[in-house]
Amino acid sequence: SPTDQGGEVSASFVVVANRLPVDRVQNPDGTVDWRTSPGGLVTALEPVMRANEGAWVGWHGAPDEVLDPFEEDGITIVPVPLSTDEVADYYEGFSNGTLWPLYHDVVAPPAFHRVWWDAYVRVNRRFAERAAQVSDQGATVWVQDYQLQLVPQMLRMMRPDLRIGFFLHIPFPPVELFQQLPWRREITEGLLGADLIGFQLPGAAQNFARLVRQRVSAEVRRDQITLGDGHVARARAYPISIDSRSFHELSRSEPVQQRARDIRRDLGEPKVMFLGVDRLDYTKGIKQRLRAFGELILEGRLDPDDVVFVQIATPSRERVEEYRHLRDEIDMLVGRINGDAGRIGRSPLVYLHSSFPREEMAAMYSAADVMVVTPLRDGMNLVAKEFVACRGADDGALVLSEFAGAAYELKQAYKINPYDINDIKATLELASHDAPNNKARRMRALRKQVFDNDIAKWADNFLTDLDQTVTG
Ligand code: GDG
Repeated sequence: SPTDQGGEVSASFVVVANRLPVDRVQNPDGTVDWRTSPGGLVTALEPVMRANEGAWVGWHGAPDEVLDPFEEDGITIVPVPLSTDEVADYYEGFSNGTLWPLYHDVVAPPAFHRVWWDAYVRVNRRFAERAAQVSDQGATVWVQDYQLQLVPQMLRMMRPDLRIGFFLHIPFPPVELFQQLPWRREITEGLLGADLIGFQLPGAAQNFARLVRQRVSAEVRRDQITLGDGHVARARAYPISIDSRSFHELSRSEPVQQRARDIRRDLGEPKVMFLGVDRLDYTKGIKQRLRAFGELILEGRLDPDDVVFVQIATPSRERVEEYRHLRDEIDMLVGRINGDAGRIGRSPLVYLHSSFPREEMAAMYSAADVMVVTPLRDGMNLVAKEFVACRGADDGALVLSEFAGAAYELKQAYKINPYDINDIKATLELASHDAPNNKARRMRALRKQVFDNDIAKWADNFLTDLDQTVTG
């Protein structure tokens, strides 16, 4: 077992991510249990974890608390502590106040603060040290996402024997934006410590290669970057996906189907149900989408007796100022649209600011006719794929922003430019009353894409390529 009697961990496959894949649950008798959270990444990596004595290094979600490693569901969990100040500076600050907006086309202004950066370096070093301690000789370590971009290089310095992969879940910006970052050199070099750097899209991998060509003395040949010390890093695209089968089966189960019927009944049996599902984030284009829908109703192009728009916005990063402000703006917009266009017993917009169990999400996806996904920029967008996986037949329509990574693969969606409100309006109209055979043709292709490319294949593609890199 990867945990011996002394509690020391030694694993041949190690995932390093900001968050652990477990949530703490408090029992009525006061005792505490951990439950694996049902994210796609955990599902994809569980088989690899089990086969390889895997360990997962990450923060458990509560500040100022040091926990020993433990075993949960066959995965060795290695908690990394964060102080309250570090949560504010490394996580809310540098990760979500600097990198997140910078990497998403600066749709909100990124803030640059040296104390945030100092915390980012300190916390990245802690994660790297912990990963170094728990990795076997020659182990494979897979580092996840923008919060930990310095870890690959730090880890390589500590443990040159390791095989190091990195995957970025969000976009990688064009050089013109990235170079605003005062710490652009450190981040670039941090990533280059990996043997394989994975991005969502070929365009992101190309942005990175172009950055390296301009700013680092390295030899770049296609996806292969050779550094002065002979280390080779590869930059390639691995578009992430979902556990398509399990989502499909869940959505087809009788309780979920019944719930989907109940949802439509509770909504007053609309002819067309539009659905939006997002973390409440300014990158998701929620305001643009709601404004478009509101105008269609006011102009009489959609009849509030026939249609309803359900918008789920999951609470997110609520201590970051920009997110509080966005919530207020959306509250106001929803109030205005329903105030202008609602009637007794009918509000065209149903807005839910909360999160739901997976079953309820599957029921919503099943119940909806038109899924509306309009991010201003998105690394991939799994919601679009989940909607497609939950279809029982070639029906329903996906309206999808061309600036979501998902648009690269889901070519037959009804594409929109989220900055163009008239385009969103025309496309919502089209998607709601397009001929069934047009919808079927599109949905058939989308379903094939999503079922042929699931998250297991994504993980396998990445890990197979990582396995073939020559370390050193
Ligand atoms: C980042 C990148 C990339 C949402 N509300 C509830 C809930 N969700 C689930 C969805 C979906 C996930 O959260 C959201 O994933 P997205 O891909 O849509 O967006 P981000 O959170 O921004 O994710 C993104 C992704 O990483 C993976 O690489 O695709 O581009 O930004 O799975 O279903 N799930 C439950 N209740 C909710 O209320 N159970």
